[in-house]
Amino acid sequence: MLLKKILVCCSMLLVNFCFAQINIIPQPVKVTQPSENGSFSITSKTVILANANTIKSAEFLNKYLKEFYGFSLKVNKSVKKNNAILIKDINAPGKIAGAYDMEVSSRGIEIKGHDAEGAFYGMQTLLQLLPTEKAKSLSVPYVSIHDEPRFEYRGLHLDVCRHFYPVEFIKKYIDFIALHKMNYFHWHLTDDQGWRIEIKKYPRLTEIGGYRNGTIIGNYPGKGNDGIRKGGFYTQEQVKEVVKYAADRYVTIIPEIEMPGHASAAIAAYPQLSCFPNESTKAPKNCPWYGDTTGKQVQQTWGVFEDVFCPSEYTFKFLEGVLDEVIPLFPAEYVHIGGDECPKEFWKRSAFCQQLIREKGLKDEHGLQSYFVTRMEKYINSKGKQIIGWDEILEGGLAPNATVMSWRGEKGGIEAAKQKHDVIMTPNSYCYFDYSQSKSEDSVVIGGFVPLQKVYSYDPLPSELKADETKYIWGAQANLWTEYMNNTKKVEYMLFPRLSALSEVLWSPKSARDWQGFLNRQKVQTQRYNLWKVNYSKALEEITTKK
Ligand code: TNX
Repeated sequence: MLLKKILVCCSMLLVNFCFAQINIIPQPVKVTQPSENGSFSITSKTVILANANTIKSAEFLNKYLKEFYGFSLKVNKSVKKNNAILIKDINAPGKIAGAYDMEVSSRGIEIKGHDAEGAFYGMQTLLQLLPTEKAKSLSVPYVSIHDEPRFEYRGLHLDVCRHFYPVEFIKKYIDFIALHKMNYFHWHLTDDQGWRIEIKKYPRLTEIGGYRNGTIIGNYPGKGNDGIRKGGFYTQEQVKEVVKYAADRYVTIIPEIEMPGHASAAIAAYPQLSCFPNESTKAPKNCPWYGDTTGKQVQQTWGVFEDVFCPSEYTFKFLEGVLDEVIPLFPAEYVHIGGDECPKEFWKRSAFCQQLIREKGLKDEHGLQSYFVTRMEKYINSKGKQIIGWDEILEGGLAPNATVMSWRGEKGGIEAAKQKHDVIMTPNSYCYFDYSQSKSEDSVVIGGFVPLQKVYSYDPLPSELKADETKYIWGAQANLWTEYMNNTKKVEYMLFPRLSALSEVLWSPKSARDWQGFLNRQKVQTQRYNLWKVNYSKALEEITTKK
């Protein structure tokens, strides 16, 4: 018995000693280390073999090698060669989109995607087998991997309204998504504090709605106002550039145009959109304001505001005009129309709204919200697109084809799935990356507590759903609301390392979930963050150094 134990220990030691540790996040479905031990070295002499479908993967790999190791490789058409990284798609019918196999051996590196997207993810896995420090020769351990994603929708959101970030950072953010084998970027483009997308028909949206005169200092309601005019927007040319950049990385962008709430910036630009165009914008109580307080203003603090879109023909025509320009910019099948946090006070006060409720035979203001969303859905459907809305769109009756994004916990998502509607899970209790990740957080954050382990523990398939209802759960997403992120380093800090945990929740089989194993792999991933020079939270050290 003792002898057996000693033998087992020795062989384990030997395995650990001889075999390089494979640290991949998200954990692949199957990793096999061959009995032939060793590694293949990528040097400037190595060639990438790619075909027309996988050329984007070759280009990404080269850009990455150049940026972090200082050299790039020749790319050839796929003919068998030694010292090569072969990246191909084998077009296997009936396989899951994004699946791939890869093998590293003395013969070289072979990545076979079942489709072009799979080849791209195989290449992402290769990046994680590379050393985390700059070197001229990059040794990659012999290994074979089979892999495929668990969920089809693997998303990350960014709010560019509360704070605006330049195109260069948006591209970087899309790289972060791709590096984690995720595939959707939800771009939150309009809100009370800024309208961020150029609409040629309505130039005031960005001229007026794209800027605010000041921003509160510290947590809501603010202990002062910085009095700095802040803002910015993306031109349609820039949007096209970003969409292409994302598509080259197999990332689909879903634009969000908020309605009927969170509309202060649009109303500041076109007051007729309000039920009470002549009423000045109200700043919340105790909120320090800077500059003009008369007329309609872009908001300077956070929260939920009563002045929302009036459900008038003027507003519908206006929003249709906006969508006529937004829809052609984004190839995605979906447009997010918001639908969250729409107070009903203005609609209650408005004779026009009350008359409309009677005329349309609606029950109340919730019915009116449902009428608003359903009418916009009809328009968007007529353009060949589907809508996504926050879970408030359930109130007063769901629009017929809507996909629901469940943010106030999982309740809304469960209800929508039971009503046979597609669902994207983004429960704030697991997926809100604007919430604090450390008990000893010393920067200003919105509140809440979503530490790394909480994210890692998430399962997007709620136990309340029956087997045939879980098929409506399309996937999940983390949201980055940026009230308290006035620079890109703060965005990175809130994102990392929680993005790693989320990627594993979305990609890896549930049976592979292993917190301790994840922490071990994350140590290496942290070294990679250093290589990338991204900012990340050190809260993980609180967990791993605590005994
Ligand atoms: C709720 S989530 C919001 C956002 C805020 C966020 C802060 C959602 C649909 N609406 O407007 O930024 O909370 O955590």
